[in-house]
Amino acid sequence: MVLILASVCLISMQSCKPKTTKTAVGGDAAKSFVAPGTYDEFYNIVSGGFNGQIAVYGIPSGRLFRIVPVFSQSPESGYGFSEETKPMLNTSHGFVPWDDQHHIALSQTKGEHDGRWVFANGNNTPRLARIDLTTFRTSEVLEIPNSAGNHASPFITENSEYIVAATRFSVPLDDQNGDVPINTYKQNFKGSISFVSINPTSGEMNIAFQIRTPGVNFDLSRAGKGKSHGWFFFSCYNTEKANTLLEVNASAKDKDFVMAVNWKKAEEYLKAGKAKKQAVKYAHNLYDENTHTAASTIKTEVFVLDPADCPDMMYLIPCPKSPHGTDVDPTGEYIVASGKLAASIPVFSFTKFQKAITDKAFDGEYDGIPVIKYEAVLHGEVAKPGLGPLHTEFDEKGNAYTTMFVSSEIVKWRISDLEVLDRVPTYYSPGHLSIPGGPTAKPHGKYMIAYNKITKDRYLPTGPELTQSAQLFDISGEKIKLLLDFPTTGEPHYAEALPASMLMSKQRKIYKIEENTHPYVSKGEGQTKVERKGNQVHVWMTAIRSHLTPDNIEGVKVGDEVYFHVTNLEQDWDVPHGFAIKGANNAEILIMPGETQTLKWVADRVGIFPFYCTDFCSALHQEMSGYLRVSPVGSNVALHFSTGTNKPSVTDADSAKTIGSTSKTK
Ligand code: K7E
Ligand code: CUA
Repeated sequence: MVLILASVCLISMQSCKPKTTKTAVGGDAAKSFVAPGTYDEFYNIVSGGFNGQIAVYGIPSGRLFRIVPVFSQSPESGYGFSEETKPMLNTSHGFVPWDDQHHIALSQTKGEHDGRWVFANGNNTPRLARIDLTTFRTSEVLEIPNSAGNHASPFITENSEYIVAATRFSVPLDDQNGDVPINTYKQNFKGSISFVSINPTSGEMNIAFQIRTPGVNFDLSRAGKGKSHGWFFFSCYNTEKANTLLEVNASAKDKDFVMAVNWKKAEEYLKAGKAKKQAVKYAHNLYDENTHTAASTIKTEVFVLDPADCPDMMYLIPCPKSPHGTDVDPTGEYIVASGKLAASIPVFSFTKFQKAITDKAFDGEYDGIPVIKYEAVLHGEVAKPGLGPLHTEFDEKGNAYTTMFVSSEIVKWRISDLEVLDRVPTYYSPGHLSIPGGPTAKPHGKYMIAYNKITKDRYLPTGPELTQSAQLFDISGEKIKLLLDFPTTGEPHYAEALPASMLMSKQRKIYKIEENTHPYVSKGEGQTKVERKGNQVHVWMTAIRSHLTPDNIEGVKVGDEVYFHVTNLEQDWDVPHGFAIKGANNAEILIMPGETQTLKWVADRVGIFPFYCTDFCSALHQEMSGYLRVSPVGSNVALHFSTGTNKPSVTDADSAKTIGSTSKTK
């Protein structure tokens, strides 16, 4: 009987499967079911938090497609381990193989996603990265000077003119002697906001200018859009300028600020020569897709604007209490600031803000920057929204959705009259949320994804640490409906989603071998060779199904540094080859079709070392291997390499050399 039932289900898989899951969660799981062999509707690009990477999921299925290495080394791909990609992780502090990645920003044109690049922040050693959406690989990493924690970053303007990088921690500036007592915070610690321009064609990042700011902590940011284009809004906390026990001392004041920066004005001041050149040191790392190699350049100056020289460039809007997210609605009129400790959510009006500036409706100054009267700029407050508001996203119908960390829920409210319309529990403690197109001028709506900090009882337990997770909701109707729980990698913070159709057709499938200008490329097996330069041995190697050339290498001596420059000769989609050798102190390398990557390996002892392809590429993948012989220092074994020929020919002396008989010569 059971057998018969099971086979009925098998035959009509599509109707059986959703029904089963349906009953489990109350009737909506079918909406997240993407049948085997069919595609998801949206790509969800999700920050990885403390894994330093970004991850790509399908929506509505929640399926994980790819983890893109950005700020952290990835042994899976060799990113940060191969000689070509090591420079991507270079900084003024040297090689930094990890970071804490919180926010991403998709490039925009005319306020909408254009599907070209993802920008990502490194929170710890202040950095920005650009990921190319045709390859899902990191193309560029830029270090940020005068910063000590790049949290309010990389929010983007509506035509990708700039992304910003505002420091979480204020500190003494880079060109000053920072050896000061910590409790001189108030005199010596300064904040800084970097405006990083984006080259409209190449996407290349460049620090256009910085603004020196009072020594507050910057938390988050959003660019204005539409009518507020030209402005940036930053949430600031610790306006108390406390340097110890911030949980108490930075929560003393009733109101902190949203800092509004007129970047068009800043551009004018820059042009007028108001910026001062400052000596700094920061790394700019760029990956070249023709040489398949990254280069790191250390840059030494930055242009800094001081608000004291730049009237009307920035204003402060009082905001209750330790604001976290500051989000701008699709029209650009409303700025929502979420005070983590506040009982309501203030919503500011850009029109009123402009009028308050004209009317000089000020409430004094903070470090020389005019503070606008709270009431003069307030559209209204969302009353009793929940506890611990953090982040807000928007749909296409004039509604806002705010995560409530403490009360573990998402609250839907209407922007026009600030009325709370619905609330839905999340499991548990959501940080960020995302709605497809939510931060653009034209949200797609339909789905909402919450990224939760705590999962407690939602999943099978896995030791002391439980999985992080996301939850998918249907927001197409009046009521929010839970569709799906799915586990995530790292600790997701911000994320964005865009239609799959924007990216699917433009994916790069291969690198053309004829365009490969890597200095150690082998464009065919005939070009493979092994050469010695002092104690370095360079191996020009090729990989094609199902052999490596050369696959027999002799004449390497203990202490030699061997560089395997492996070119993947394939020109078909999705045929990477991997390369690994016993005892390597780094990782494998995974080489895409037409690409060359280099693994450095040091011969530390005498013996025979197998090497092999790590990616199951064909039926004869297990045969895709070879041997490297290491001889003692001073040995006269000549450098030889071969494939299939069994050369060098075995001499009489060699053939007599069995392991037992050679032991006395050792
Ligand atoms: Cu709220 Cu670092 Cu964007 Cu996380 S931050 S949650
Ligand atoms: Cu190539 Cu396995």
